[in-house]
Amino acid sequence: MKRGKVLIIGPVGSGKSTLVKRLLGEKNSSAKKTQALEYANWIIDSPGEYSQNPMYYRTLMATALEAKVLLIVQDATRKDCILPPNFASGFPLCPIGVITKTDHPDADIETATRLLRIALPVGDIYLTSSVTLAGIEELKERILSYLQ
Ligand SMILES: Nc1nc2c(ncn2[C@@H]2O[C@H](COP(=O)(O)OP(=O)(O)OP(=O)(O)O)[C@@H](O)[C@H]2O)c(=O)[nH]1
Ligand SMILES: [Mg+2]
Repeated sequence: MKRGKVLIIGPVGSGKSTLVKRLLGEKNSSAKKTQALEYANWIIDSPGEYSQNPMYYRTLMATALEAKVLLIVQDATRKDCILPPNFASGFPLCPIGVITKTDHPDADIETATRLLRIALPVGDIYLTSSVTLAGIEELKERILSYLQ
């Protein structure tokens, strides 16, 4: 089986699909609500509901078989972690953490990092903004280094 994709998970509205657009080089457009798994080039985007409802965990696990890297997204403005402790270790993938919306006035990087560490105890965490594009190129380079 070909194992060359990155699977992106995280809650509804956390900025996954907008991040996908930035990683693929679309600098301005924002995303529509994701209704199903969406395959775009080397990225598999998931609806936030798949991370928020354990009913969908099996689907995420099955989809992981097509991927090599797991991107776990934490919104910098959120005060909770919706994934269970150490969720990342249930996937046979290279895990990377991403904190999105670091440009937002309500962003709290310290809290977001602490929350993300619940689901992702080890592995690098990248700070990104799809508005200022901060951190996007660095994140892309890291993902592509795992995929090749
Ligand atoms: N300020 C700010 N807003 C962002 C950023 N990234 C995304 N947003 C906004 O957050 C909202 C949700 O973004 P999406 O990319 O659709 O979120 P998602 O995680 O794909 O959501 P689902 O498809 O429902 O799971 C949109 O209004 C985006 O414009 C960012 O880096 N900074
Ligand atoms: Mg989406």
